[in-house]
Amino acid sequence: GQEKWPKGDEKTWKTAMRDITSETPDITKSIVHHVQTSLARAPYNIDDFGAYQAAALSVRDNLIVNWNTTQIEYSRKSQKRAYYLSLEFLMGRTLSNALLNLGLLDQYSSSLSSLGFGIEDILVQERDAALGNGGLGRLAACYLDSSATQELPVWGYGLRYKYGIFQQLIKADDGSQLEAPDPWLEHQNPWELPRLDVTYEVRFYGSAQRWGEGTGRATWSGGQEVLAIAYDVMIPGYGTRSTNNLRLWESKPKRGFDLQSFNAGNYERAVESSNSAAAITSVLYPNDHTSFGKELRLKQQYFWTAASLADMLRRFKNLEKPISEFAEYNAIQLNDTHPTLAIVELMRILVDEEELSWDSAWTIVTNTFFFTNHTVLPEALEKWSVPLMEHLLPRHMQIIFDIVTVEKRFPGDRDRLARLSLIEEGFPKQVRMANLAVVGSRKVNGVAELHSNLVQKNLFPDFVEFYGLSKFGNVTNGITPRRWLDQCNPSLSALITDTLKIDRNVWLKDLYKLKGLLAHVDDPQFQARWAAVKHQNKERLALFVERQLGIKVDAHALFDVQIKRLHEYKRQTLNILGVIHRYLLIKSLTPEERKKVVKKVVFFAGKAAPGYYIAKLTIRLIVNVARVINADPDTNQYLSLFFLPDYSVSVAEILIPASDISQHISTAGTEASGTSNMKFCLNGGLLVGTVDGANIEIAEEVGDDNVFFFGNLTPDVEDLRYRHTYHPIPVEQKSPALAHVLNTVSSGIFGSDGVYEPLLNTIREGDFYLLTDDFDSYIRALEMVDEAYADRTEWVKKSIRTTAKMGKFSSDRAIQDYAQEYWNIESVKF
Ligand code: GL7
Repeated sequence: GQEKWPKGDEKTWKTAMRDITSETPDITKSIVHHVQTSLARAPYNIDDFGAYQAAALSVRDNLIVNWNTTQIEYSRKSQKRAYYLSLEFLMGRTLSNALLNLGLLDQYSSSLSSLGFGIEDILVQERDAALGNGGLGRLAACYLDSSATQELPVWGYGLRYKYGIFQQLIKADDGSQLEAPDPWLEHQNPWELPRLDVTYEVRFYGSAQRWGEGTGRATWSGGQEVLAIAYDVMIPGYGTRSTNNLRLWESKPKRGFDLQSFNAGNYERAVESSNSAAAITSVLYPNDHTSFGKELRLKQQYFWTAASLADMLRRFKNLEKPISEFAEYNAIQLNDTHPTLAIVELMRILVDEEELSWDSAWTIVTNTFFFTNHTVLPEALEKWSVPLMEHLLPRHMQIIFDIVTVEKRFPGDRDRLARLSLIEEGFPKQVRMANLAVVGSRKVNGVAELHSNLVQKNLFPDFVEFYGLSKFGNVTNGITPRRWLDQCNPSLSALITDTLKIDRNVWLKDLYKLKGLLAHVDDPQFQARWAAVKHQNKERLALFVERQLGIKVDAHALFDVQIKRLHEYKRQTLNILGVIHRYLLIKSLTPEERKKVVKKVVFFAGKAAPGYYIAKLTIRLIVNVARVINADPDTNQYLSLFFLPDYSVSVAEILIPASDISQHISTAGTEASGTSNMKFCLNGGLLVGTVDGANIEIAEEVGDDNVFFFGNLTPDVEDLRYRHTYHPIPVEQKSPALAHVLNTVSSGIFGSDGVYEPLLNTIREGDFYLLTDDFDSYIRALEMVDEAYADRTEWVKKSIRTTAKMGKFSSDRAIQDYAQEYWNIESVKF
């Protein structure tokens, strides 16, 4: 196409512009330039953090040029785009990822070194961007990486929380979790571009007046208006110049002050209105799998979806296409039900502002949206009270009721209609966001085969019957091999490249290529190198633990890791009770017998939601068991235990490459997918797990003999729970081993004032997560691990085979699925 140069002479512009195809400018100069100008500091007083900032600003210059070029290309080509709406993006650190994707790691490393800095010291200066709780948020981050890598026109939309997920502290006296704020924006964030010119007004409260008899139209006015300001985060693809955008919204009062109150001399009231607007994007809700129905959370959801849709509409209007073609140019992926209001907001825009008929608007909406469900836990299913919605979003509540009216035309008996309804009867009535998301979307998917089946059979059976199966699908989750292998485990990546004899940037973009490792499984030299890499990563973790907790760790022991949010369904309790069982067993052996025990170090890490009492009690138990076990001279050379505080993406990057075994032991049917299971396997760690989520598909790939499965299966869970309720059997009878462990905890050796009784009682009574049913087979699985680990050569072979079969779990494959089967978008090459 023909570019028009706005002002001046074309040649002047062109010679002054950096050509992104040419060599990068002198890196050392660029770093020093930022020290002198952006940071305004003298070279002699630059510390590691200053050097990080200068390096980051220099890398960012490259990203901006690529980002800008990409966005211009997207506009020029006017192809269909996809938007990933997620309340969470758990990005972690950016500098090392940006350097890898730009292919500039070595150059920056040597430039920094000539300036007197080690790249390793510089990279760790960066604070994690932790705008997420767990798997759902990290998945969004992996998907952005894969979209950019595949040159797909995909943008993310989220919120720019001033405070990310809280920092976790462990209290020295009693071992319990404390929360501290995460002011991650304290220092200037080099990875974002404030777009103070890109703003939208978002309305709350007020009233809605219907007009235009029979059209369904209305006018929404009054209330409060809040300003949304865009901050753009550049998302570079790996080995391509394609650089996508993650647009995060910040809320601000529409006028800095309420002028009227200010002039009336009421300074405090004036400041108050500004506070309430700013509060919307001030903090990430730290709950995982629970919905509390808080007004501020609903405000976040509407603020974000309204700003994002307004932004998409503005971009679409630039194409000068009729509005009826909106869905041909835009696909919107709803990451769980959190952005479901977008469905209603688009209806509002199309009906009230574009003045389309209800039916045409609905056709556009239901062709635009796609909905991913991420959990079947009932406590996570979002419901909003009708009175709250009527108060905060009166027009949206009207539209929802209008959708309900249309729905009433569905065939079926009253019970079925009640189950299908968007409104749940009760006091108050509630809007079921999941039903709204299903009704308003073109397709609905779960995140692993088993989970997608449960979504169809247990969550939405009536909708499946009504719409047919074709509306429901599965996209098994994936992880980006750039961060989760190359970056976090450079030695393994180098060994793989060396062994496969293909360029790193080939297999990192086509992970099925790892299959080539199978040809080398029996090569003793390769096995030795493989084992050496694992050992080196274990030494790295040992050093990290020693620095954090002051305790030496034996890197020759088996490393057993469970890292994830603390939750009863994930059963960290099962793990810690298993550790106590092992401790008691070793304690009962003679010194001679102990010498045959497989040495083991157990690691836990993870945060508990601040209000989740039982989860917090589990942390406390782990920390106090660790104190006792690690101090016991009879046993501590055979078994030690660590709870690493403040789990994060960056901590995961150290733990995952160092694991021999990791635990994914949710009650069958409760973990939708899990994604850390994929990360461990990709790094040559084996799994102990239940037949749940993506564990199943991992075993399909690597073979059952390379996974340590245990426990009851999903179809039996319901029946077992029924029996717990109506025909309970005492723990002593069901599992004497477990009963002994529970009694030992009660006896007070890990804390003597009965603190753990509420936790133990969840098992003794009710046992909703079926620990008593799975304990014995769990212990047996761990014994199998010991046996397998004793034959180290066989173990290394299992490890190699596991990594070799991880191709399917690249997020590149997942994003291809979405792009082809759902969004119908194509890559933009330039
Ligand atoms: C989750 C699931 O629990 C987890 O199994 C899955 O891997 C992840 C991404 O799909 O989504 N669902 C959910 O609500 N959270 C998850 O992590 C918070």
